Amino acid sequence: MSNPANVKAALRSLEIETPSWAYGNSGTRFKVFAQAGVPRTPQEKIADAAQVHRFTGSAPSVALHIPWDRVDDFTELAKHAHDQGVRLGAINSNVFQDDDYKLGSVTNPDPRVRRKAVRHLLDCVDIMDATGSRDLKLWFSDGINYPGQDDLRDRQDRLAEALREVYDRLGPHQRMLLEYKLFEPAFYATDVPDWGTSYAHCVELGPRATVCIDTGHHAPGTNIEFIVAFLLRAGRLGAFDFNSRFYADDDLMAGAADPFQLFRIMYEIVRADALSSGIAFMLDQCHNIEAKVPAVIRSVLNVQEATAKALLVDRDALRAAQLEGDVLGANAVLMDAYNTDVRPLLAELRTEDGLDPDPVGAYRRSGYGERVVAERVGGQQAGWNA
Ligand code: LRH
Ligand code: MN
Repeated sequence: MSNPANVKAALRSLEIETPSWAYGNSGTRFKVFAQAGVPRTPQEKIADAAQVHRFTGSAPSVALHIPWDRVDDFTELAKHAHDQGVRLGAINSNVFQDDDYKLGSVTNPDPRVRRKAVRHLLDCVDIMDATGSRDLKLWFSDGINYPGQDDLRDRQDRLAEALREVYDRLGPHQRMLLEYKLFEPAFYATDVPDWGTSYAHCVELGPRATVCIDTGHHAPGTNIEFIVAFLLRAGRLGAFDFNSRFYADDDLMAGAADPFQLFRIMYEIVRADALSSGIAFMLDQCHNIEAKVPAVIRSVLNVQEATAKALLVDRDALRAAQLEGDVLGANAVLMDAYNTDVRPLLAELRTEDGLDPDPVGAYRRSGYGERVVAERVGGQQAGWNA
């Protein structure tokens, strides 16, 4: 087993980016349950994200979504974030909520609509210049619902053309994260449905185009850690959108539904010594019925615990068993680490770093939740309309 000191050192390098939209109201097509104290502005979302970092020490950045987080002065917003003890992270584009995009955004048969979509993506790069963000995260809801509705090949050509224009606009220190999703809202063919399609477009574009793996965007039973291992080997794994699911894109707390899968994913990261190699470890979740800030804190802890277990894998013993063809032995080495209770080690690390060993409890005891309920009265709550 790896020694605790090395594990702690590696864990201290783990940075998890939280999504601004996780702090706003969310739900399903059936109902959005509004919660008291929910932020009303990007500034208040950032204040909530800062609480997650305050109690975990591992969530120093917050991803924005445009236009959900549009402000007049993004440089000022970056300063606000800094004053709160965090920084602005990935800029997420949104070409999935405009009537013009019914038949697609960058893949739409209508060139006027494609121009409009590309214009938005280029605007997002302008915002990155103002916020100092490195990553432009692109997710396209583009797809079709019926065979024949549009030409699959033409849509790929349109997508490639748009991605090329945006890629060429990126600054030298900026990256593109191309996120894929199997289905929804399209229910027959999605234009970026899987890692292979994203990877192929990234290779066509250039070295600063990388794949974003949203753990909720695969067919049931997909071996996500295989995709991780493959993209790491190819040098094209740019980011994760961590969440968990029992069925589809449920966007539940990372590690809640399948902590073993999260461990297997983080083991491939550790095995590739990629914990602090520039991969963005982001959360992409919605807290439809649970209190939002403590849910995000819990999710950060779940990623920390999966990572700590992965760091405890006895790599030499595993390698030896693998090379000997010792099937049971090799599996046992991995399971030993997974079955190790790492909570005492993490509590020790937090205490050493001046943090409360129980971040969720510490947040609850802080009274922040009650305070914002009292302060945030009136105004339009952020997120999906209740
Ligand atoms: C799409 C997605 C994408 C975001 C959105 C909030 O399902 O995962 O990452 O733009 O959720
Ligand atoms: Mn996502």
